[in-house]
Amino acid sequence: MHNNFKSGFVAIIGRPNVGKSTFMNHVIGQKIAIMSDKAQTTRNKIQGVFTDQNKQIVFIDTPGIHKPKHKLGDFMVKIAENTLNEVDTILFMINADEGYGRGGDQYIMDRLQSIHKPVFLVINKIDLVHPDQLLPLITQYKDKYPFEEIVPISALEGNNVNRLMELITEHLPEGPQYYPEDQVTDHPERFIISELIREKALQLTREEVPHSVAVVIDKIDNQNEDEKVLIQATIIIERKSQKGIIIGKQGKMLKEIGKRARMDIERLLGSKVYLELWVKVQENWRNKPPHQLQEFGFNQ
Ligand code: GDP
Ligand code: MG
Ligand code: K
Repeated sequence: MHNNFKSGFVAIIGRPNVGKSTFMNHVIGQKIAIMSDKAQTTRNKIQGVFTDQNKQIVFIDTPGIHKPKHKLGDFMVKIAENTLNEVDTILFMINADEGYGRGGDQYIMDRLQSIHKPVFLVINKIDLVHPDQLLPLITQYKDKYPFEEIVPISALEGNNVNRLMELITEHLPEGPQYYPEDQVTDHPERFIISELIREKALQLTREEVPHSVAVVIDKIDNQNEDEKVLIQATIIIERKSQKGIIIGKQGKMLKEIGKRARMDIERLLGSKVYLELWVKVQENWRNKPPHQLQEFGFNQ
């Protein structure tokens, strides 16, 4: 853990073919997580984790934000909106080569009105346009939504991508390195599993436990004779007062978090799972090295 280490979650939104994957490939390169088909069933894909000396950026994809074609789609949009309100920064990517508000862009911007997080407008594919075309485009988008930053890039050629990464970093809070540097390539499912547990904790406790709750996967063991996968995970909270809420009366809350997370994880992995959840408290844990974490373990 470094002093002033920054970390957080960044959602990339935008309609198909604007260059989201190209951008991820440029930033993460070989490290990009190739998710299994099963992973696609989870509502948010972690697209990749960028880690260096000073920061860790977890990029997530929120597919549900696109214009719905059916009733279930409305529901997906609602879930996507909830997710977007939980990340640290949102990148809304558009194609410089196309006019203002093309396709589903208008729809996405309407949805952004209810999002209370900084949104960057990322104008991709600037290699395809004359610089003179950019200003009128920027003006039109600026009128429509109070973007925190407007950043023209070429994901394909890498132009201005470093600048975008700098701006993202400026908006990140100080925080821990959530995931080991190499974990994306080795165990992509780890990220999803921790996110699933965290999601259940936040959903079930509603507003009582703040967003600062983190989940660390301590162990994934699939070498058991009975073919069940053993997963041990720790929920880290910042205040002792949150301990009672997250554990619940006679452990009921933690049990319910574990049960719901386990069902999702089983769907993700396609096998039966033993899930053991522990809870650790550390006030201001974001600013302290992990070994100082005060443990009072709870095993359900
Ligand atoms: P996604 O659907 O948003 O993930 O878009 P992709 O990353 O798959 O890109 C769609 C197409 O746009 C691909 O053919 C890319 O090569 C192309 N593309 C992406 N970024 C750029 C860029 O900056 N410039 C140019 N010229 N093409 C790009
Ligand atoms: Mg893509
Ligand atoms: K807003």
